[in-house]
Amino acid sequence: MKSTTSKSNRRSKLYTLIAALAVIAIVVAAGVVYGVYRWSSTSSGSNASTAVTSTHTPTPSQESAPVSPSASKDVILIAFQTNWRSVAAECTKTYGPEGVGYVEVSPPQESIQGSQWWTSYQPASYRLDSKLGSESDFTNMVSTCKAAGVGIIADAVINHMAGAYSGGGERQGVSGSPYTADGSFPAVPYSKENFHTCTSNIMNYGNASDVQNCRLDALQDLDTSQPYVQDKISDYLKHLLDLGVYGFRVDAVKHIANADVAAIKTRLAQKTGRPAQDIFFEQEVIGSPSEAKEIQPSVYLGNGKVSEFRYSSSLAKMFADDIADEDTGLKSIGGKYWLPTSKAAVWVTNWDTERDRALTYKSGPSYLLANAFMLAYDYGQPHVYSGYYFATKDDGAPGATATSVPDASCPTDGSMQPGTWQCAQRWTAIRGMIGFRKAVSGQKVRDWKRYGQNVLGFSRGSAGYLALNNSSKPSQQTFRSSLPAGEYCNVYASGDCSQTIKVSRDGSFQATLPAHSAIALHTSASKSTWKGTQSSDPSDPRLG
Ligand code: LM2
Ligand code: CA
Repeated sequence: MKSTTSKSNRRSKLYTLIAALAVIAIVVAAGVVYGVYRWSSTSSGSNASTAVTSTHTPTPSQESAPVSPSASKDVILIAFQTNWRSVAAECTKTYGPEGVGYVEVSPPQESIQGSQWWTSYQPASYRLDSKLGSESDFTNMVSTCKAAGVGIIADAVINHMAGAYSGGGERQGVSGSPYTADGSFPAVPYSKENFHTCTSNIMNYGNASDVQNCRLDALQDLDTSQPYVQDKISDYLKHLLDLGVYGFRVDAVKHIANADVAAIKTRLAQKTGRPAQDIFFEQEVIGSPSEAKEIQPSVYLGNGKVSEFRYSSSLAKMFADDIADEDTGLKSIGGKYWLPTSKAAVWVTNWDTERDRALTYKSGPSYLLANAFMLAYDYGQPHVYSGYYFATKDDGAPGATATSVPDASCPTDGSMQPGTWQCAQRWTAIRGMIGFRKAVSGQKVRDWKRYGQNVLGFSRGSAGYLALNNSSKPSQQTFRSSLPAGEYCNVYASGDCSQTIKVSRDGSFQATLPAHSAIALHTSASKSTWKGTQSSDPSDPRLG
């Protein structure tokens, strides 16, 4: 009995040993195969890949991380004037794999005709037939993006319809719906009575009724206090929710009374059987303390998120001065008078500010550094802007006609020529920083330190560290992070972990930060686990 037991014990130990050796053999073989694959795809080089097929292999953590949508996947990508087919393709190729949470698309309703981008902001009807595609293109985009883990946020233009014009007569929208300059929009239908009686342009921003009941840039101003108008607008938004959109960016909210926005949202909630607070509403309210109190951003917080325009203008000032200044630098972002972080929608630029004063691709490397800061910091919901290079303010998307925008294609030679798509979603630093944001989700900012003029660094808990050099000189420093010891990839600088930083046991590391550059390290991107194989992307701009 005893000897049998010990014999079978010995036998089972032998089997265990054999099984263990087999497992080791399989793991080693897989490792060799993977190593060869990695080598061959790395050595094929970034030049060999085309813009259309380029995607970075996700890091292991991106593949296995539990899906918690709001906190770790909150990045919104603004796909300005990008048609529905191209957004769908990009969801599968880029947005989904790199971890973009939502894509904010340009207005999907039928607009007036014209090749300029801003025709999108002049509705001719609520038919989903626009320069950017048909209703079936739109529906396909929503479902393709959803399958890639990306939600669609539609830009809802509800304050007004088409601009008034002189000369009278009927005109047609991009899909043929007729309209006039005196309130006739039979496809909705709206008639003259559904518009505010004030037909002059807004003059006095100290007077809320002027701002909300008169015309913004000659745009025919809907009387959004009418139950009928609220009903038509909420029907339009319901249609979009029924097709599966995640929520809305609501245009020109400053020009709509808070009570009207609230009433429209309540109707939408009732019609769709959803609690109002579950419907994402990002309201565009450009704040200015000197203006009427009824039109201040904070007034609208009860309806959802609100744009914090201080963000974009402050970044522009700070990056032109000293980002590391203790009082006027990046440390002051999100201060006392700012919207609460959970309600603030922020961006370095959007399509309006890029034609005005903000940091843009025209600002050089500061633009990339500002985006890196936005994605690494814990204030507001970040929006990465992706548009096209332009020469004049009115330029429509590359190849736009009066009634359509062709498919987007990303440049492959680093050029920033007017008439070329911009594709910020593919830029190496942006991809790296989206991964950074995901890895540090929920971690507090700490270790903030000014290392010199325009040089600073901060941690997100013990999960990540960002060092920024916005000066024109290299900066050699011993940076103090809270990262565990290890060799980390600088995800700002390359997509294949070809630039690494060794962090010592006390969290410090020595590095020379090149002029106008950054070091971004996080615990999901270490030398031993990184799988990305492309050093840079063909769409990376030459920002100087
Ligand atoms: C917004 N937010 O509140 C958008 O972000 C912004 O891009 C829109 O202006 C604005 N509200 C109205 O929806 C853009 C553009 C304007 C353009 C309007 C309407 O910045 O220049 O105005 O869209 O298309 C254009 C002409 C203007 C003309 C107006 C009406 O530029 O000169 O006014 O159309 O015909 C006579
Ligand atoms: Ca209005």
